[in-house]
Amino acid sequence: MSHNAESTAFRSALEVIRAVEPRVADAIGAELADQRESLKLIASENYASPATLLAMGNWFSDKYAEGTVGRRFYAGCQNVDTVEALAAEHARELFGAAHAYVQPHSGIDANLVAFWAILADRVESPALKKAQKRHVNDLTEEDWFALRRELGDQRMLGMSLDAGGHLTHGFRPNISGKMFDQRSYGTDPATGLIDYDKVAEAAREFRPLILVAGYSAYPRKVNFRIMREIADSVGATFMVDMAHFAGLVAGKVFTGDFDPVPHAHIVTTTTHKSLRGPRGGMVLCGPELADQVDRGCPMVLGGPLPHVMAAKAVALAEARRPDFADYAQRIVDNAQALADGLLRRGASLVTGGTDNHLVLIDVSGYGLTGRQAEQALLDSGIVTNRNAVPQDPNGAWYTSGIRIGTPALTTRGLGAAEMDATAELMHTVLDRTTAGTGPDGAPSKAKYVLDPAVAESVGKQAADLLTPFPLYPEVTLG
Ligand code: DSN
Repeated sequence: MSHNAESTAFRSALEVIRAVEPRVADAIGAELADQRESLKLIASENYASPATLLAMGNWFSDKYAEGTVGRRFYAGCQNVDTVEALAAEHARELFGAAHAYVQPHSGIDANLVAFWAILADRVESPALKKAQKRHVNDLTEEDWFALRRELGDQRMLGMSLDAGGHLTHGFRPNISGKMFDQRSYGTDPATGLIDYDKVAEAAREFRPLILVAGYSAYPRKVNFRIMREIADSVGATFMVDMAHFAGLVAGKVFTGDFDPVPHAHIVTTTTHKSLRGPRGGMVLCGPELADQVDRGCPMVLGGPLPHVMAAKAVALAEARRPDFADYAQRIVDNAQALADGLLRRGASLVTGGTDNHLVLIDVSGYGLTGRQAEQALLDSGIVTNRNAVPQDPNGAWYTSGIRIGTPALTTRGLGAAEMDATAELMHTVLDRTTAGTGPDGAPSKAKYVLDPAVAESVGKQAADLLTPFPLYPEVTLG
């Protein structure tokens, strides 16, 4: 039996892996089966193309390449130079950026590169200059103390976590919360929207070195022109973390005031969310920050992952094709169809809807915590994640929200009719789930009660919804 190129490639790869450790081959096959079967609504996930996935499994993984294109600390990097330069060129062209740094291994890493570049650009610090010249392993304890003394408590103003901001924008569980003296701007309690006058007021009072925009759970567009004006008014460097919506920028759904690239001094992103590339990060900036950004490795990054940079080049080439713009528009259309379907059935949505790729449901209206709702939906074959809502009484662990997004289902080809059906399934589960009690009979924020017959029936309907939209139809493993 003959197979197409993709099936042959993945089948052969699994055969080779199986000969060494069959359990890994089985787990890889099981992951594909699980992804094919689940209604994936996690706003930060997607399905990379076979070409992108295949670009990661090769000899580039064996190569050390600290430094940047043409300036490496290791010999023999000519082929790594080729793929890193290609990925950077595609990124510059796609986003209209003067400079692109494609080495960060994740969004957190991309943000760290940006923070250190801004500090080096803005703060006079001999200790930082020394740190930049040496490998981190060669710095003494005194060097680190000096760094801390000289950098002091530089200030960062970012969006608050419960309003939809990200951990890496100065919050305690992340190193950014320890590096910076942080303050947050939230959203208007009545509308759930960013109040730009309030952001300007906070900036005037706090006078941050860095003003950060970007989010992981805010379902609306951000006006980056206004944010830049606010940054300029207090002399702050304006940084945008577009990890969640990079695909909408690439696909020209977010343009003008809503495209961060022309307005920000520096833009960071992941490459695997709406942008649909490999797991990784990236930094875009103008010429004034480029030299500092290129010092990301070894300043804060481990050795680059050339196999992932190769995959970034492939995915960014895909995102430059005209059909990517169509994909990006369908992501937003689907999110709006999903939001409308939920609203029609009585769900309460933060900000009352969406104009990007994500929807945030306040499940307290169903008498549930986010944790209970997340598990009940999972039991019914619907994969989401719990998320805090603004001023969340249940905190960041149990939460009162469910965050959903459409990049992945849009890649599979689902459209508005399927989004409405998804809204119906979600509403059924949330409506039929009740909060449970702990062993002592006290109300529990984790336990819940859902008739297994309802979960089974919804799971079956969710699977039926996916049947006409096979995931990776070009790949047959069995
Ligand atoms: N973990 C990502 C998300 O789900 O939004 C952000 O880091």
